[in-house]
Amino acid sequence: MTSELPEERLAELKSAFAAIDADGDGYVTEAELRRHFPDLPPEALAELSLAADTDQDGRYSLEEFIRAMA
Ligand SMILES: [Ca+2]
Ligand SMILES: [Ca+2]
Repeated sequence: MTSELPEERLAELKSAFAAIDADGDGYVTEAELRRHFPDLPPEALAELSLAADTDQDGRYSLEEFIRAMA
């Protein structure tokens, strides 16, 4: 992982990721995002998937998540 984030921020993002990853499979899907952020507008989700899902497999790995949020 090519991250220059401070450990603290990284730990924060990891726990946020774990909280959103409801089934704990190590990937956050759009459905899990929607469940975690019920008020998030669809446009924001669409934007996020364009920006964050770099390998375009329709779900977010921890690495993609961190890259998007950093
Ligand atoms: Ca999951
Ligand atoms: Ca992905």
